[in-house]
Amino acid sequence: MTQRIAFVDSHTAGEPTRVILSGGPDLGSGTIQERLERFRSQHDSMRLAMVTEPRGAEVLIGAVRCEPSDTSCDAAVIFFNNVGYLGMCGHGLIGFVETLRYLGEIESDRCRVETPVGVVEARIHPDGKISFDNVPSYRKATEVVFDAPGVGQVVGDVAWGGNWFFLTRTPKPRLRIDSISEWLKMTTAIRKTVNENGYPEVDHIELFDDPISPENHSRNFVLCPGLEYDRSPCGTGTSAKLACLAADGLLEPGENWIQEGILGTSFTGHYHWADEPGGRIIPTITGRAFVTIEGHLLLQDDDPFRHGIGLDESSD
Ligand code: PYC
Repeated sequence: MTQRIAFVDSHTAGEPTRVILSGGPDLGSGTIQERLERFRSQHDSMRLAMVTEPRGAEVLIGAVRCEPSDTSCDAAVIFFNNVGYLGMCGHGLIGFVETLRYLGEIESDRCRVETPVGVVEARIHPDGKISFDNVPSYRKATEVVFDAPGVGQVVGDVAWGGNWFFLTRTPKPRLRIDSISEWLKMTTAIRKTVNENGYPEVDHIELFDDPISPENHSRNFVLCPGLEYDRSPCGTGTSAKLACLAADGLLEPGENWIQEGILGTSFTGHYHWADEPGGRIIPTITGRAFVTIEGHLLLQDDDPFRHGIGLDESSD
């Protein structure tokens, strides 16, 4: 037998998203969190089949489209990658909404999307850009100091922007695309140290440098959970950055922050204070996605790599 999984791929500022439309794992009903748990506990090998080699690549972010359980929403989504699941994903949300727009499934210029960490509201602009109001974001710790083996002293902030980030203040390396392997090595060492010293939840590391393009405010490099780097400026990482800037009084509500990524592409962000205690902000992130491929993944029963390369056959 052959399982056929319908998908559309896109990229947002260079970072790919694969939206699974049908034929994927049967996640049943319930809240989006319950369906995420079912995905994790009963269908995890399908995650690998859908985003890793030989049908994908380690860098791909998957997005299973689901029926929303919150009736105020137009759609629901569960994001995943080569090593697990993401609460939210900023570039992925823009790719997801662009995919629904491409498929003719969005009736207005607005779309409310349920994610496992909260509802996000997206708007499609006439120029093709998409903005979304992210989940409440905040800084958990500031001026945290570590000594990371092979890196030296690291100072930074821990913040939530839909995923957990450690955002470095120092070191501030010269972030250029031709030294990617160096930044991967550095951020991997930083993450290990951060995780071993009180912040096990942090799975993304964000380095900063001055922007190359004068209209931008900052340049970043983001290590993702599966040891890949974000080709985009990272929507949840930019949200975490806005939370830190707001906490430091360095960016006013409504003021634009243009975050340049390692490829030179950018996301524009601004925020307003959330209507809840605790210094939380609601970030708004704007970027552009382009659909790239539409097709079916085929999983044949007798294909030893139907669940990706390297996975134990017995796990599904
Ligand atoms: O844009 O939030 C994001 C993201 C997280 C991981 C990769 N991209």
